[in-house]
Amino acid sequence: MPRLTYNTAGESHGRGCLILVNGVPKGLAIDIDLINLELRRRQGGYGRGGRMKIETDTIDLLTGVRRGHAIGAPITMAVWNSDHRLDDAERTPALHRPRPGHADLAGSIKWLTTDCRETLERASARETTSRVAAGALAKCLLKAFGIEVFGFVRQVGEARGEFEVTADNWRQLVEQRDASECYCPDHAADEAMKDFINDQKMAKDTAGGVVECHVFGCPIGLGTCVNWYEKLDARIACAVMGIQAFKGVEIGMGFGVGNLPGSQVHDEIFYDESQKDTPTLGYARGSNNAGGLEGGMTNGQPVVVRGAMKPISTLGKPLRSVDLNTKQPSEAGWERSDISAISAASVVMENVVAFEVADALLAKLGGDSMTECKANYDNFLATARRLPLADE
Ligand code: EPS
Repeated sequence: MPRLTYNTAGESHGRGCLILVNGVPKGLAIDIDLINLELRRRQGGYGRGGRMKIETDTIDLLTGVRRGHAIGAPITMAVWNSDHRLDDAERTPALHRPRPGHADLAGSIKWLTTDCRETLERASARETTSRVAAGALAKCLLKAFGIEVFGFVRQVGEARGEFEVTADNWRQLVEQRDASECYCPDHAADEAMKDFINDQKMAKDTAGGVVECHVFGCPIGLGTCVNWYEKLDARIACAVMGIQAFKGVEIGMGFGVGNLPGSQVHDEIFYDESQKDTPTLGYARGSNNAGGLEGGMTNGQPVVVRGAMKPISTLGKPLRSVDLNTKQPSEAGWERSDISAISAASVVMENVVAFEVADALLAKLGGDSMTECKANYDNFLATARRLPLADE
């Protein structure tokens, strides 16, 4: 079962985004700058709407931390909203015309109301602020064990970045991503993505895309094959599918595995003595089609995850819908929104994946404190290196 858990609360135009994280080991150094950097990155990207000019998302650390270190108690954090007008009837009017693709219709029927605002305030992707804060906190833990996560935008419309990510080039790609507007390290693709988003803006339409993330430095054996709900690939897929507007998740080769014979899918195993002191213990692979996960466990290769985000469902030229009060045909409602939030989505995916990997790491290590976790980590790797064990 998960050791590290989080809950989020807050409405898009309520007082703020709240986060409660349980299970952080005592002694973990909490890097507030890192958390704020991730929040800032989530606010950026090409095609964002007016709200991001109003907010300056920064963390207010409320509990569970003393002198910069976790004390082993629940950690609560808040990001206060500048635009908090939820109770102002004029500035947050009722919405009766559900947007196709949004939670509006299903939520209104579920909660027995014709005011879609009752649903949309919580369904809003503003909630991803909380998920990024939780994931960035988890990144502090991963960093202490040499595990790092890199996310970027792979595709928007027809524009696709054609580059490989390897253990040798990814740090360079981070720099290129951070210098780009769509968070895509491939400059030509970044320009083409912007063109596509501009075209949608002109047409009063919106854009989705595909985001990708790679986790480097995982030891072999995080996750488990014992129970389906504890498999790390299953937990990652759940976390990614839980991001607003995501419609698809792939691990490694993903849906591509259906087109090829086994000999072209499975990653051959080699042993490289010179690598035995790394978390891979020297087990090298000829390829990484499995995306670093076999049997729900990390196999020492980078974990590779892709997610598909549908275009934003608030359209400047609204689709056909129905007025929930009159049941008459009507155009869908319009609210201030983004043309594209794909860059933000890459940051969100990177952080929710980080959280799941951190949870699996703690499940493997046990331990109430960082001192204990680190000793357990070293002991696990040292013992695995000694295999086969004479005393078993
Ligand atoms: C968002 C804040 C929201 C939306 C967007 C994401 O701000 P507002 O509704 O005040 O303009 O821009 O939310 C949605 C995409 C949605 O469907 O509600 C944010 O902080 O990311």
